[in-house]
Amino acid sequence: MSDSSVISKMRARLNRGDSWLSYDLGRMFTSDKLDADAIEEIETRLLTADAGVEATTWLCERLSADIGASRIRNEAQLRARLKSLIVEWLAPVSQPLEIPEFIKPYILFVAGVNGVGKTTTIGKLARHYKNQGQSVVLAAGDTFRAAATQQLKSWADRVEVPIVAQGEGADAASVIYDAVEAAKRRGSDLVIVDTAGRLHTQGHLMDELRKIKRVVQKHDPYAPHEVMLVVDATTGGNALVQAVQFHEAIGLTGLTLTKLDGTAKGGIVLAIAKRLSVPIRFIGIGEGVDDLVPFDAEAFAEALVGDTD
Ligand SMILES: Nc1nc2c(ncn2[C@@H]2O[C@H](COP(=O)(O)OP(=O)(O)O)[C@@H](O)[C@H]2O)c(=O)[nH]1
Ligand SMILES: [Mg+2]
Repeated sequence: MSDSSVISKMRARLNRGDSWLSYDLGRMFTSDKLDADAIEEIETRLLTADAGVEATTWLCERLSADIGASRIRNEAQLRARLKSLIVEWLAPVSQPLEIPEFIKPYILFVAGVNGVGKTTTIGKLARHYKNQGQSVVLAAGDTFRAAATQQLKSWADRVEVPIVAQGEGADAASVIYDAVEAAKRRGSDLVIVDTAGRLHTQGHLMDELRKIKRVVQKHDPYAPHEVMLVVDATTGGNALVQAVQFHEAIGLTGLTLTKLDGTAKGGIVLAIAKRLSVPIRFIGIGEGVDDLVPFDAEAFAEALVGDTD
């Protein structure tokens, strides 16, 4: 897909055809000048979408200054300015996850609480990297939940990649160790590891994640090469809290925000970018296998704020 078709798909999904931020922006202009309430309206939209006080203040201060200095006199200028500010804000976390050739196999952990979309994201990631010519192996490391392995297996079938799994209740560390061994044997490029989203307590979960990190380090002292947290954007501020907790406990190197399709809480992307300073690798914009988009500040801002030309 070309860039422009990705952007229009994103725009169509972020909110039904218009985003929470740019909805009816034209209405803010009365007789060719910006309505005095416009900044307040934008501020409300940002806060309601869980963009957080920091991002909201930063954006609105700059918009106010531009309006005061008559640099924003029409809707097109407002959209263009909003877009460039959002790009500036998100640029530091806009770093795509590329799998370097010299790390083989590259080991990618996918963590996150139950229901956020981990397993679905793994299926989409497998498809994404396979399309780029990488050979992928999946590791069914969520051994705590009965249906988890089965669900990952159906994704493996669907995207036609091998999976390493053991029976229910198996030791996750041993499944993952085996998966890396199998990947080495096959000469695979990438191992994507599913992990439990809940154990008896939060403490147990973090201990288990630390344990499986140590286990893959027996294969490669620099592994896991990516620890990606998946959060559900529809939970807004909760997604931010989870991200902070996981980051403190296990050290994240990347984030994926799912369910940005049709959520009014999409501002969380702005809040999370600043609070964590961890690269946002992908966003999920639907349940289908191709509904995962590599995160790019420019494309995201364009999709969010709409047409600026
Ligand atoms: N709308 C939408 N649904 C998603 C997205 N990602 C995952 N889901 C859905 O979220 C639910 C939970 O997903 P699952 O992968 O089982 O979550 P896990 O418990 O974290 O492994 C499923 O119904 C998925 O189809 C997304 O980007 N958009
Ligand atoms: Mg799962």
